[in-house]
Amino acid sequence: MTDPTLISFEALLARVQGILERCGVRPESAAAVAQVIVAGERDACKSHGIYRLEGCLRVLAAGKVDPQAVPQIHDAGRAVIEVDAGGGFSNPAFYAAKDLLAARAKEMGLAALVIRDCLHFSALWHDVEALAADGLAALSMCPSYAFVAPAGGREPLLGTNPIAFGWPRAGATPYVFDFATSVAARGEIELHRRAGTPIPEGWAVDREGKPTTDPEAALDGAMLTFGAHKGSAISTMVELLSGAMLGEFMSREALDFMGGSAALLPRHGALVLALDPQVFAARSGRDPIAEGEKLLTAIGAQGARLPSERRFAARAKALRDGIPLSAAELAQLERFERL
Ligand code: NDP
Ligand code: PYC
Repeated sequence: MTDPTLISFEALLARVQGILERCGVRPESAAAVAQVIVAGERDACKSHGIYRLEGCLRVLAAGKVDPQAVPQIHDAGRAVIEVDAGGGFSNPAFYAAKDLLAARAKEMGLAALVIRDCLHFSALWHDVEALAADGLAALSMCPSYAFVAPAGGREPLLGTNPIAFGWPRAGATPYVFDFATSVAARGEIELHRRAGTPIPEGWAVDREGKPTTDPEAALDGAMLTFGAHKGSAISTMVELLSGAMLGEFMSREALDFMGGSAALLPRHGALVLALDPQVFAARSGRDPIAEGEKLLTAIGAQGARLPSERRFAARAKALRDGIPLSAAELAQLERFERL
């Protein structure tokens, strides 16, 4: 990026929230959505940073998300808590139910949050990081759009189906991984298309099923799962657990619901699991966090980096120096402010 402009987290947050509010999003939802978009940019997760604002405004303009939806929590006091996003964004629904989920996991050892009927565009690390801050291990997953061919096939059927895991650490940032079960998120391919750069080999095939490094051909063809049959199976699990099991859309249905248009962000459900390591380990007499630390330290001792280390380093730098935005990104932000 040539000569980026540095902008503080708070300033960018206020601007993104303001844009969403002016587009009719109720303030609490605008705050939650702005938070994940700006946090993505701050952490140098460009595929789910401010570039996603454009997608949010597109679904708002298309009337495919309810900007005034107020998440409704359905809690029968059991391990499974439901929150109905009511066709609104997923992030306000998650934050509305997060504390209840954490409390229930501490009470019962494990608890699940079912998010229904939400417009989902964001990275999942937000969910598991928030729960790890409460001392909980967590898993988060959701379907997306049918862009990805199953291993051995060539037709798009599975979503990019992200899965994130968080593990709390004493006195350190949590262990968090968060990735699409496709080789890369679709957002990464879209960023290559915009930049006019080829995608790496092995990410996708074209319409004829031939390997391609052309982002246009990849978006028009099928993306591939990571780890061949292994990623394909994990992706299928995500469809089953966060689609079929919840009675919410799977990725093919989500795409059909939007009239087959991948230009609009997907509407479906999501599943977040929270587990209290202290409850699971109680009878062992061992401290699960200290035991986990031995493994994480041993990984680092080999010179290997932990997932999220890059992200946390980017966060620290951005909070110190500001978030770098290109001239094009700033111009787009200003354009949205004039809408
Ligand atoms: P990446 O392939 O970039 O992988 C991301 C994860 O792997 C991060 O936790 C990252 O940590 C870690 N990682 C990367 N390189 C290394 C390394 N060398 N050693 C150790 N760990 C490493 O991400 P994807 O493109 O697959 O996904 C990006 C985002 O897209 C995710 O946040 C995901 O949730 C989101 N997404 C959302 C969808 C939705 O429907 N809402 C659909 C698909 C994806 P670090 O960040 O520190 O580099
Ligand atoms: O990057 O694959 C992706 C994606 C799909 C929905 C939100 N992000």
